[in-house]
Amino acid sequence: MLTWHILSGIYLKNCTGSYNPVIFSANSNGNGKANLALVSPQEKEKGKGNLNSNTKHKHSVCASPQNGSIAVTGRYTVKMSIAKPLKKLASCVILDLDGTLLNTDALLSDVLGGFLSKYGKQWDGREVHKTLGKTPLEAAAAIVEAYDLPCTTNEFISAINPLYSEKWCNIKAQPGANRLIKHFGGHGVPMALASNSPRVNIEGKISFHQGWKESFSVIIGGDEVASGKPSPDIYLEAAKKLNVEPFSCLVIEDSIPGVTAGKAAGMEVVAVPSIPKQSHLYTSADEVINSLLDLKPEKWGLPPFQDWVGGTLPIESWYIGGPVIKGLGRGSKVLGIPTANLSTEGYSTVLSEHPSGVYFGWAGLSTKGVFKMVMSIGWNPYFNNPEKTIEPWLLHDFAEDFYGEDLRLVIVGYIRPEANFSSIESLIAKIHEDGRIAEKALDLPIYSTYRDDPYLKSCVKDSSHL
Ligand code: RBF
Ligand code: MG
Repeated sequence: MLTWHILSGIYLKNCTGSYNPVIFSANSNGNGKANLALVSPQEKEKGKGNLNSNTKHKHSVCASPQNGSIAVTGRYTVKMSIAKPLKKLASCVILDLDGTLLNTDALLSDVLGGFLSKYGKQWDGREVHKTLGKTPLEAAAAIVEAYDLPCTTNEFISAINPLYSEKWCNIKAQPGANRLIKHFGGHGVPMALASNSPRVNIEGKISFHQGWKESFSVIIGGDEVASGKPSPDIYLEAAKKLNVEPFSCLVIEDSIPGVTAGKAAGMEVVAVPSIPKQSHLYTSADEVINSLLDLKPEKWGLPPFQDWVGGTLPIESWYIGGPVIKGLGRGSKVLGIPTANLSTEGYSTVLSEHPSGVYFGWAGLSTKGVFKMVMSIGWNPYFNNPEKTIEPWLLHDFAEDFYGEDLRLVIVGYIRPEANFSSIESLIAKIHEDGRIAEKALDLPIYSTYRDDPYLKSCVKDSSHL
């Protein structure tokens, strides 16, 4: 049965007249997809039909999945057809492991970098996409081919496997992974782990993470089914073992083959791409998020996280510092956002461990004191930077510039993922809103105690040993 909702609103075009690429997904009160049709006033007058019934990539629309409302800017009429009127509620979560819960990319570079150098070859981090979501055999074959290695795929696997397992103990959990596992575990939401890796490898890797093994009622490895992802087998087997229908499973995946597998299994799939700037490729996912910190379980009928306070998410604090460098000279001072950019030299590991996004905390300047700070980490989608940058904005009016001065940051909370904007004004407005959120939150006891962190203090009192 089709239910039609006619909504009016304003539709937003950006200043060049082209549309902003925003993936639209509305699960509103429908069981899955809602199709959105935008009808321009002119076309309506002419009695013509819809501009486009599938708005993906073409039109920018904000939808509130909770109540089915749609906020659209511009003077257009929006028709929404909901294919199935009942909201789909996920009752359990199936998680991928490598790249989703564990930051295995760094390990891959580490192991392959060392191994390839023995053959006089150099690992190119960009090749990582050739391995993502693949079965171990496929990934190995891809590397042997890409680097023209003088060994068979099986020889390569035998040589590389021990190097790998030796390092399992060093694999870090992705930011938000422990929080997610504790949250669903605490609410009694059944969880399964579904990975292309052989089961022994899965168990080996998770054994270094406290509380993980007990949290999964089901674990399925690539060696336990006929074919690995992108075949749906692993996910279907996980649902079977969980004793639930595939449609009540929410899959969380970082790779495209993994998303394909989840969709082929008839599940709802949230993609968390582990390689940057790739989200536009995940078209079959029901939602693409930037990191696990951005997961909103309530969108899928699951218990919401309750740890957000005043628009902020407390995170395990982390530290970074260095001399203030000149940014990209976009006149941020003129815009009222004088960022004190940090050199990323020597911080590539730290940077790769933290998802891009807007964070906040405290900043120590050796000659000036400790200040509230809000910052962006990432590629600034509005400017599409080639490099991941750290751009802290110290929430204080300084009389003069302080390039070259040592800046120390303790980062204590998260606000939102980086976003693109239709105009510089809306970007600036959002950054100012981030500033207000951070300013207020930093007075809360959970965040304010970090003002006295020795890392900041030692920098302020005595800069000689920096
Ligand atoms: N750039 C973006 O393209 N998208 C963002 O969502 C974004 N958020 C930011 C949030 C804060 C708190 C700060 C300080 C910067 C942000 N930036 C963002 C980077 C901004 O575009 C850059 O610092 C400009 O140089 C500011 O004029
Ligand atoms: Mg993966």
